Amino acid sequence: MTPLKHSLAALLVLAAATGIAAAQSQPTVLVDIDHRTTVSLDGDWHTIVDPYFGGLYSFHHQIKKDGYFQDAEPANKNQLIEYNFAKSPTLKVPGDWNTQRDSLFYYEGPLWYERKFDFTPKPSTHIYFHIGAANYRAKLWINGQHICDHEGGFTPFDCEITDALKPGQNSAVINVDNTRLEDGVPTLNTDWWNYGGLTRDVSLVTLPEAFVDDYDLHLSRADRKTIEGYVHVEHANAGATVHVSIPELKVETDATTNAEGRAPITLTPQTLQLWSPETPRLYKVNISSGPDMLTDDMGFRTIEVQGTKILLNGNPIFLRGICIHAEAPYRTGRAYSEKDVDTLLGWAHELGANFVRLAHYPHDERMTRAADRMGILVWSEIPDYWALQFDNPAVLIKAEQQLHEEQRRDRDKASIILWSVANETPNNPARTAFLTTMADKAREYDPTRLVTAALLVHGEGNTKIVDDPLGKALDVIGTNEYIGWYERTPEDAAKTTWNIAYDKPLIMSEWGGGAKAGLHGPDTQRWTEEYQADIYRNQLIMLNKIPQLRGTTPWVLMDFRSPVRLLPGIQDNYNRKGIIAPDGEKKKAFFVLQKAYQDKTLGKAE
Ligand code: GCB
Repeated sequence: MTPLKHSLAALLVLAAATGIAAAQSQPTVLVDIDHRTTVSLDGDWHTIVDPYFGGLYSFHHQIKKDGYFQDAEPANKNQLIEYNFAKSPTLKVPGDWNTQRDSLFYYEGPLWYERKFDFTPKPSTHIYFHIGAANYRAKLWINGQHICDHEGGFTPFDCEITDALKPGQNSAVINVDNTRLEDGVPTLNTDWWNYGGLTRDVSLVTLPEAFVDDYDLHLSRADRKTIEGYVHVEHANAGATVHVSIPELKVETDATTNAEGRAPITLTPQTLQLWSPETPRLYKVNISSGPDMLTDDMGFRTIEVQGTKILLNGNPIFLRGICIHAEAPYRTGRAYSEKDVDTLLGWAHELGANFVRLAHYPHDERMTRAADRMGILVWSEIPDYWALQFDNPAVLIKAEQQLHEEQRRDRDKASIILWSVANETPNNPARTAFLTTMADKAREYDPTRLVTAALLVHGEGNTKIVDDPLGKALDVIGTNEYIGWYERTPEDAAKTTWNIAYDKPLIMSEWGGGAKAGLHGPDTQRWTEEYQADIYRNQLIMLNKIPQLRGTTPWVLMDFRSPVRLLPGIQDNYNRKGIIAPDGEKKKAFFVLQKAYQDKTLGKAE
């Protein structure tokens, strides 16, 4: 059993929380799915909006035997079946439902997806159903058989459906429920839109009897000439052969799996161009075991901390960044396409950034793939956002699961240098214990990267204090502050000094202010582009006076939809702290930051 799969205890806790019996297949995450040949199930799915969940529960709240998941049609004119997928309207997958149908704009609740697909499995194969992300809870049935349940809106999952398939036409029914939960991750309150649905790609994956489901290949910190790690083969007997080769580097190796299906890998190429923002060199890496074979595009680099420095490939680096939400430019809604990614990262590139903070949850895998290609370093985050139920063990299980799914999907991306375990959480012992466990877990599964979190700061007058005890558990301290917006004036930022309790690198992971694109006025007038630009100018002065500052990611690249931003005529359900409007119009602050980044007048690497 690979470590990702939930322990039985964890499953029972989740089952108790949802009131639904554990399903037959445990979700896993198959690594590098985007390089495998898959059968896409993207496109139009029939949908039924079911706010009372009558398709699953009877009038006494028992799970029905003949729920909508049976995907049935009346056998004769007398039979009572009170739903009909074929006659129900469709929604596109991938895509959130809120921006596809006006009546679903504010909808939070269960919604059924259905489609038929022709598929005849080949003998001796495993077939997995891949869901790139379903926000927030999902249940899958194939031909009426309950396959798996998943909780967590931003990470992929793969469920084996081999035994449920039949030759020819098959039915897939997925219930996706975006009801916000007090014991969810995130919890009830977020400053972003709760986009529901199958928001990322859905596909079928065919794998041989034993197959590569996971690997970790990275450059050794101790010796930057050695690529090391392991390949895991699911269903392999001890002694199965794994072959790894990188033809462009003229290296290859054979290794043997142990009783757990793991084969240790070491490669020592003669010449290796290290991955960096200046040279985002990716190599084709072939991994095979028996008939299973895949090719990944991988870069090799190291990331470390030395005192207050961040070292990329042993050299100090300053992270000129920007925060990004997965909000689609131009059309709004949850971002998922190659075009969305090209636009968002293209803007970051134009800004002169070498770093992005993907807030506040894992983004589509296209984003981290593109960052790999473009040479943009990434802070990747799970939605341990604001006030989770930190004293609830079931919530810790959910958070760990999301972290694990994120890491498993993205450990092959050179661009990711930081795993963030939280954003702006309340300082109390239960929170600190919870997030220290998360930081330990992040390192346990991936000891090659750095762990961070965005902390709250406090202080009087012109002094800011960073002493959150969670800092002890982090490699890099992230801090959010809004001087000039939620407190005091923009000019006060330039006068503020910082008292930091940790001798570690610091990233100012949020700061900024709101502006309505096209609204102009004096520097002192809220919501104008001038006011926002003034915040940027003064913050840059302050940041340059923090000796251990090793990077910054102002809030935020583009305005994004939020249900808590209601000021008519200005916000209209958008958080306006973007330096770009959703229609692509750049605000004045964009150019202030661009100048600092292009001229490299901000920050020192050591
Ligand atoms: C924050 C949060 C971010 C919000 C932002 C704001 O501190 O981390 O999610 O959107 O402030 O605009 O207030």
